[in-house]
Amino acid sequence: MITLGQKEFFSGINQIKFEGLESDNPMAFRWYDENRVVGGKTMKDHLRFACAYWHSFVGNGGDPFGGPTHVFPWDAKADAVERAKDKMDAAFEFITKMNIPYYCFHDVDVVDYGDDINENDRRLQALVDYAKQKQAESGVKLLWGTANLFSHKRYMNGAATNPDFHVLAHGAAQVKAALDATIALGGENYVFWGGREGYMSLLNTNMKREQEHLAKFLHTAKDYARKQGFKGTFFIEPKPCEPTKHQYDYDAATVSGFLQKYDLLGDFKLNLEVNHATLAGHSFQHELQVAADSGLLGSIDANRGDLQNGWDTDQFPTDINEITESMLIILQAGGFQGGGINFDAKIRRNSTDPADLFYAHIGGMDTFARGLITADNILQKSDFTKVRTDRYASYDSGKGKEFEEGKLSLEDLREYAIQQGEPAAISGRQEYLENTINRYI
Ligand code: XLS
Ligand code: NI
Ligand code: NI
Repeated sequence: MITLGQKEFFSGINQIKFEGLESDNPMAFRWYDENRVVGGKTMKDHLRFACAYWHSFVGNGGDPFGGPTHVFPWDAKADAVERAKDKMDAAFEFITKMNIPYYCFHDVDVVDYGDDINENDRRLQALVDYAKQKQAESGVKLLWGTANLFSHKRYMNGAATNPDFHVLAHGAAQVKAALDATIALGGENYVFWGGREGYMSLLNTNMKREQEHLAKFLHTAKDYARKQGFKGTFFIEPKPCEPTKHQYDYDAATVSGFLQKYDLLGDFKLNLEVNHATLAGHSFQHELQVAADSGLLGSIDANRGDLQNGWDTDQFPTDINEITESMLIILQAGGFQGGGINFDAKIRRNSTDPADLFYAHIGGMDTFARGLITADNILQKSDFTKVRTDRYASYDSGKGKEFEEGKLSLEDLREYAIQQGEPAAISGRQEYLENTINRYI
């Protein structure tokens, strides 16, 4: 079903459908078949795709070396609220034509903000009313909302970690309105990405105090949302740097320790982004595994970086090996805890056809669908999990089991070593497992 506003923004492009592997149509899915059941669940329910408002309908292709290259027809009107409604018409037209079940936004993506808190709240409220209608007409749902606490100049030293309390309070006002909007729209989760919550120089920074403020801020926001009846999950999105030199939410392990230290584990989980993992010097798979092992695998921001440079290029995911290995971890963890797959990815500065946004999302969705099918096949049909389980068999019985149960002293371990003599070499079989993945792709 295509729902249109007054005007069609992506004219000439119709509903994107599943056509399968025999299709040569670039405007069709070859792998993503939303109703196909994989491992007992539909693809739609496994993947829970979301479109990111900021990259798709706000990001204009500008970079530090040049201005906008994407000129949007929905950006024409002078009045902020009217302009935002056009943008929302375009967004829902795109999301519906793509058959993407969810979307995600920052407050300032939905409608432009000025410097007056009351006026900003009024604008956001007008668009929340409009979004309610659009969601009801289309069936598209809100995966998560968030507040942009990094673009305005007042946040140049951070928001929740700003040395000036006055700025922190402005951040809180914005978070309150973004939470209200998320709740009013039935948003299933709420995200905190600490864009400038970190430092540029340690020389002027009290790191301990800033982190305590961040924890207090998160508690305060969480308590407010719970009081308003919000039942969803809060996600922290780790990133090591950019725009600050060092961000406090460095990676999954750092945030997991932070949540534990400040008693936030019950309400907060992680939203992991591929390109943030690589910036932290990890693979995405590493970040997923750390989160899964701590019960914190909430949601993901799908994209990819560029191996030759060191910033968040936010390209659409196309790497089938990386995504298959990721889906293996996600499936073994039992899926996302409340979240889904948000395309926090942008088309390139020189991708200037309206069709490019469709190709980008089709490619991303097909890559994940193919990764899901492949990972499920590997788990069902190959000895992939057995190979790993068998490596640890020596802990399943006898002295190894006693060690796991905490029954052996250091002297006992020494005694065992002497009795058993030199251990035999046991292969880790890495190449065998790499070949297994490629065989099923
Ligand atoms: C930026 C982040 C941002 C968050 C939402 O690098 O990925 O887009 O996902 O604030
Ligand atoms: Ni992100
Ligand atoms: Ni990012």
